[in-house]
Amino acid sequence: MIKLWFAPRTRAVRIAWLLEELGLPYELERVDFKRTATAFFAQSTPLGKLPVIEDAGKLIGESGAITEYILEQYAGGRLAPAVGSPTRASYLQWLHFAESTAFPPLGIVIWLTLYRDDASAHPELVEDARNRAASGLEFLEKHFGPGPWLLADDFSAADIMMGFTLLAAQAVGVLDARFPIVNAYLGRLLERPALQKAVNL
Ligand SMILES: N[C@@H](CCC(=O)N[C@@H](CS)C(=O)NCC(=O)O)C(=O)O
Repeated sequence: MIKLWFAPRTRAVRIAWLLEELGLPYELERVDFKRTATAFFAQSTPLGKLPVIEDAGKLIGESGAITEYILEQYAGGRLAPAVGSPTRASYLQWLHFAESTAFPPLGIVIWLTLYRDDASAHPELVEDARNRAASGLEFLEKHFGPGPWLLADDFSAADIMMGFTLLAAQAVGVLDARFPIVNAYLGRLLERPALQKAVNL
């Protein structure tokens, strides 16, 4: 059985959400998130970050890599378009955009305002990160497509990767009324029972 090191409001939510969507059994190893300002890789997990999973004797970090691994091993073709199918390129783009482009400026806002707790000493840095985070949301707002999901009618793991990023954007007040399409999309994501389960673990 997959073991998931987990703390609420971390990227581990993505993996719990994915496992819930797939109906896979998993063992939750709860850890207290350490809000350290001075050290990275400081969490009480085998790889020092969240999320981490252990499966078949392997430890895996990185929420995107874990997502792809679980899909390959256990999804049987669910939650991702097949290699070579028309929506595959879009799927890959959104899957990686969520963590690689949209999240980093949000991470800086979170780091300065929640972890370091000295945001008032760095107003220009916070402002710059908030603007860059908003640019990521603008890109999503502009390129969203017909919905209801990123790949139209096909809910996929890209929505799970993106959903957590949007929860973070909402939490720090970047996802505001400038982004009606993205806000409506997050509202639909929040109606999914699997996400509700994951955010209440
Ligand atoms: N790109 C990684 C980021 C992992 C990450 O930074 N996780 C945060 C929690 S959301 C963490 O563990 N930070 C604390 C630390 O570095 O000690 C992923 O997607 O899994």
